[in-house]
Amino acid sequence: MAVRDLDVLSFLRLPRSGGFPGFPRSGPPTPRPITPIRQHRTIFISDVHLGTRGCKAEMLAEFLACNACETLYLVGDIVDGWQLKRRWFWSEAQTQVVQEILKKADSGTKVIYIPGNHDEFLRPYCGRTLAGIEIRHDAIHETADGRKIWVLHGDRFDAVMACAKWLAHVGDWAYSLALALNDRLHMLRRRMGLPYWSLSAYLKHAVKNAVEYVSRFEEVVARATVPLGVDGVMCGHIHHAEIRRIGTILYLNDGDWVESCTALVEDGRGHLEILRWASSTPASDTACTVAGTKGEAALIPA
Ligand SMILES: [Mn+2]
Repeated sequence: MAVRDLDVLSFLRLPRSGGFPGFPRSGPPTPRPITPIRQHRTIFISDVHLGTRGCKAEMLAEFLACNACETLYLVGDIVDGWQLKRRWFWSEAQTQVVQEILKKADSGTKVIYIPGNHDEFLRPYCGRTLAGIEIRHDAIHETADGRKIWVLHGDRFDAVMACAKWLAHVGDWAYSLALALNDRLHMLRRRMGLPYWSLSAYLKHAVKNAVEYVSRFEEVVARATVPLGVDGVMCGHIHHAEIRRIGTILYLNDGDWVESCTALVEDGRGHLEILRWASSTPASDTACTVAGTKGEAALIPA
């Protein structure tokens, strides 16, 4: 579907929520329109953490159903092997996420899976294609306007990960606890009809150290990208969506689906933007609400 068609549909949906200004809505409510599918050239998502309670699987399944692309990059930590080893958690919505990804692969979308630290069990399969999904250590993505972007999860730059893996596991445990609390709040807010709001994202954003950690990570990644002679770098791992220039490098991060529910998308002209998938209504309501804003979450190694 052309972008222009989508704009028209979005415009037509406006009066349904409250009528044109000065013309209050009357009569029975009109049925919800068929959700428009937004077409992108490329979609990047990471840090989904399937297998954890924190994973916002319903929202991600909805996002995948509402957004089509030629190439889908799964930039690591899609499945949380660390968590699954401790306690098995799998929901219907998580199965739906897997099905939506496979549906894309089956219908001609090129799907590239770059394992992260939580799904490192997939790293021995790099170079293989499983169920139509290419598994790779990293990739060079060329944008529609010819820029070369190095795509990787990013955990290889994490000093905590490199020096003491056990420390990261402790952090992971504390992080799971914060997310559990976040989910309780999410359920409560949903019952009250309030939109999704992330407590853990808010708390971490308020912590100065976490913010410093994020900027240090971004600079380390950008510096490591320079010798490759590419234009930019695209990663996940720190659950903080971002598009910014660091020196000569375009630093990109697609955020996560446990807190901020963000994806990074490229259109047919090579324009890159962060999409925040905010379900303003309960998840059973399949209206697509998209706003391009910056991710807000900051973080401990994820
Ligand atoms: Mn990670």
